[in-house]
Amino acid sequence: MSQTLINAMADLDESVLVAEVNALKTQGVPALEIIQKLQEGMNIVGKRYEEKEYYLSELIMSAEIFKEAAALIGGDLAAGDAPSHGTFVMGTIYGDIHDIGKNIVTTVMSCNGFRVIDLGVDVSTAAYIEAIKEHKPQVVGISCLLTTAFDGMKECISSIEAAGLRDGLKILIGGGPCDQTTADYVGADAYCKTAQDSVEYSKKLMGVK
Ligand code: B12
Repeated sequence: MSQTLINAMADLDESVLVAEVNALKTQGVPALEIIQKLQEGMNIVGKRYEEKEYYLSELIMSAEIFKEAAALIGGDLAAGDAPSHGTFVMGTIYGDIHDIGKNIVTTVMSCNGFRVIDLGVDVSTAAYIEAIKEHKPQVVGISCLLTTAFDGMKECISSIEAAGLRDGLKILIGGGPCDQTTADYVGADAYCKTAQDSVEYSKKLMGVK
């Protein structure tokens, strides 16, 4: 599928990107596949930032362009079941304000029949604990894009456990720099690479086909 889309995202070429998203929509390419390509483009943006080819202004611009593209396909993501499978509490861990990935996960989970409680970004451990007590979720998701926030996730998960709230609760983590090693380090039940992975994991957990 569209290398043009990946390049347009990586090069922050808004007009090509909008035209390409519209073309792919017209061809009937599924929304999640389009998001996947945009994410690949974002990874290149991240690499260019690391290599000092891009600066903070380009990171900010990438977020704006990504959101514009996501808005174009938003309606397609939103076609789904009525909520019935269970409750999913989700946030971005404290110290971290990245929310694009989190928002995709909450949209996709909600479209796949989960009641979603979105705690936002820079979420404290106390806010997670309060939400778990109030909403009694089966699954909690923590998004984290910064390696410097890994210890925050670890602290948050061990505090949830210390509060006696871990029984019967699964905790998923995700976000660019996370992997299975991160999940093991912070004490999560699983690492999910994409929003769709979180749906599959949660449906399996709830015994939903
Ligand atoms: C856009 C962006 C920003 C924007 C964010 C805007 C916003 N509203 O979110 C802005 C400009 C604000 C920003 C700021 C910063 N950023 Co930034 N940013 C990025 C960038 C380029 C893209 C992130 C993104 O949106 N990707 C697209 C989404 C769709 O992907 P995703 O988040 O990974 O989510 C998908 C999956 O991972 C998964 N997922 C995500 N979370 C979860 C959670 C669960 C539970 C599950 C199941 C799945 C899941 O589902 C999503 C859909 O499939 C990344 C580079 C990268 N490769 O990620 C750097 C990056 C994350 N940023 C980085 C840095 C350093 C910063 C700053 C510190 C820069 C600075 N000097 O100020 C600040 C930090 C601010 C803070 N305290 O949080 C570094 C982090 C390096 C590191 N190792 O920690 C990165 C990796 C760039 C780099 N390579 O250097 N950034």
